Amino acid sequence: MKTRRLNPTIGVEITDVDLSGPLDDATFGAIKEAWLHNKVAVFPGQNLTEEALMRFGKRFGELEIHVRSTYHSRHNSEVMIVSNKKEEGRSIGVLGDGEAVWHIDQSYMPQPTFGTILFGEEIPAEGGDTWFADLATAYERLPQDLKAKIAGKRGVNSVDRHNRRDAAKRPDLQMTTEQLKRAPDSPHPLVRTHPLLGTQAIYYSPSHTAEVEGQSESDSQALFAELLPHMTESDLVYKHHWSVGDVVMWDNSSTMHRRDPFPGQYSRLLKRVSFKYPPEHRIPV
Ligand SMILES: O=C(O)CCC(=O)C(=O)O
Ligand SMILES: [Fe+2]
Repeated sequence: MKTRRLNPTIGVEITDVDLSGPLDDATFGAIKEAWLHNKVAVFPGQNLTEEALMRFGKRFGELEIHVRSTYHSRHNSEVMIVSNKKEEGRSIGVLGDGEAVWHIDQSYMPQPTFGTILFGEEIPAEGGDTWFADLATAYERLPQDLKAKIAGKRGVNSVDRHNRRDAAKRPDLQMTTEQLKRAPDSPHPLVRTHPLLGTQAIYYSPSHTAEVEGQSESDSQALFAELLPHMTESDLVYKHHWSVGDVVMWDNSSTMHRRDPFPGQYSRLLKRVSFKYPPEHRIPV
């Protein structure tokens, strides 16, 4: 296995490894280290069945079953389909062809996701790039007064408010009462300590963190508007331009991501699994 850094602090490309086969402990350990320390890992030229994708994901932690069950793979509920494709007039995947704005995966769950893995099966000829921002270095660089403003504060993450905001243009985002019960408004610290690395990172997800606990909507939005430019400085961002066969995985403890829109005449299809933190760190602080 070979590694190549993609950016000074975020992103590593890992080649000369076949993720579909059994990985011995030493190889798996090296992959996990490289991923953790670089926050995003890219494995070009893979060919994964859903079973192989799940097997690889399970090495990192218990697989999550996404609360949006509409977009589970027909074959495995642990696999989510990210796609703009339709079958019999019905979208088979989540996120369509529009922009997906900056977010941290499932920050709106009481127990948010640790890592997410995507496998690219069909990729459009243009658009659809995925951007990742390093929120640990962003935190380190924050001016002292801004660090003080978020210290000890919690952000309230709400998928319900997110769905309502976009309800007009995305009726498919609506969730059932049962699903919303699994995803109640969830406060999480705005500065989160990485459970395995001990590093600190900003934990504000622009699409789902609705407000700062105990602060008015307008004060919360003012604080978020101040934070955001520090989270997206160009040298903290790695942009992934997809090829078929790419596996890309990221650590939601210290990154956020967004996706560019792409022209609707192209098909894009990615398979996705995500995994939980180790049981002793289920709700990292
Ligand atoms: O479509 C993409 O590239 C990103 C999708 C995404 O945000 C996710 O799978 O969590
Ligand atoms: Fe995401």
